Amino acid sequence: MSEVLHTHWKSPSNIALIKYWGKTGHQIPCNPSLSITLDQAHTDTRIEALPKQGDFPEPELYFEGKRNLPFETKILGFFQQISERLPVVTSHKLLIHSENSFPHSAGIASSASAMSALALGLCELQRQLDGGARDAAFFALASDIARLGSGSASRSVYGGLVSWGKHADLPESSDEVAAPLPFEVHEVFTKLHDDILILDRSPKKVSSRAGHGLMKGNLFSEVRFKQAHQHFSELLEALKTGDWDRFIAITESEALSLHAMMLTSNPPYLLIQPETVKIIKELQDFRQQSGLPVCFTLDAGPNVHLIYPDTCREKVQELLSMWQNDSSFSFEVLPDVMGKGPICLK
Ligand code: 2P0
Repeated sequence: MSEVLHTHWKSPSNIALIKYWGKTGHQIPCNPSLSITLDQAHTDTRIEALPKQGDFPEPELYFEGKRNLPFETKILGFFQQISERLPVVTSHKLLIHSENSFPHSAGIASSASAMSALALGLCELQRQLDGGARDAAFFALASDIARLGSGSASRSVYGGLVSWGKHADLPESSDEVAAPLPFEVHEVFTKLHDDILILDRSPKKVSSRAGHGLMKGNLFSEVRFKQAHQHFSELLEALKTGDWDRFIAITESEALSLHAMMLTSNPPYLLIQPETVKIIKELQDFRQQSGLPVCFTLDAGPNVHLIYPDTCREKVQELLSMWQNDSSFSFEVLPDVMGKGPICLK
C-alpha cells in the first residue's frame, strides 16, 4: 500500500435520555440507552493516511491545531484493538486533525463526537482501500468501532433519536451497535431543542470511565439496570403515542437516577452543584405554572440540559432571559437542536 488517502468527517455529540451507566467486557453496556443526536455541538476530524512507516505506525494527533500526546497514547491503544477489522491503521501512518465546535469542558460529551468522527474517518479510509458503499453496513461498522473508543459515541453515528444496547422491545437492537429508532416517532417529538446551561466549566473530578467502573461495586446497580430497561420500554411508548407527560417523567427520573448512582458508589461522589438543583426546581415550578412540556436532563456533570419541542421556543427563551437578568443565577447557554447525524465532507 503506498497511496496517500484523505478523509474528513463531521460528527455531532448526543445527549442521553435513557442513560448508559455501567459496562462489562469490551465496552458492553449493562443496560440499553436512548439519546438525541445534537446538531451544533460536533467534532470535525480530518485524517491523512501516509504510506506505511514501521510495523505499527504510531498515529499523530493534532487537537485544535496542537499535537496532543495524551490523546495519541489513547488512540494507539484503540488502534491496537481495531487493527484486525480496519487494517488501514497498520498499513498507513495516520495524521489526525480534530476540532470541536463547542468550548472546552462545556458539559458536552466530547468523547461521543470525537470518537464517532474518528471511527467514521477510519471506516472511510478502509472503504477507499476496499471499495464498497457508504451503506447500512458501513454505518453499523462505524458505530461498533466508535463504541470501542467510547460507549456513547456509538449513538452519534446516527441522527435523530438513537438507541444502543439490547432491549426486548426492539428485536434488532444490539449491545455492539447503535441504531436509529425503527419507527416514526409522534410528530410532537420531531423538532426537539436542547439548550445546554453551562454552570461550571471546570474539569470533572471523577471521569465517566471511572464512574462506569464504580457501578461494579454499587449495591444498587442491578436495580438500576432493571429500572433503565423499564424506562426504555415506557419511553418508546411515549415517543410513539406523543405522550409528553410520560416523556418528562422518565427523562427527569433517568437524570436523577444517574446522579443517584454516583451518590451511592463506593467511594461516593457528587457532580451536581447547588446551582444545578436551583435550576431544576425553578424549571419544575415554571412547568407547573405554564403547563409547557419542558424538562431537564443531566449528563455526568453539573450542567443542565433543557429539552422541549419547537412550539415552546419563545417561552423558554423568555424564561432563560429572565433567569440571566437575575443575579442569583449564573450560567451561559449553548442552544442546540436534534440533528440529522454525521456528514462526510470529503
Ligand atoms: C450516556 N454518559 O448515556 C451516559 C450518561 C454520561 C452520562 O456515556 O467509558 O464517555 O468512554 O464508554 O460514553 C459518558 O460515558 O464512557 C456517558 P466510555 P462515555 O451518554
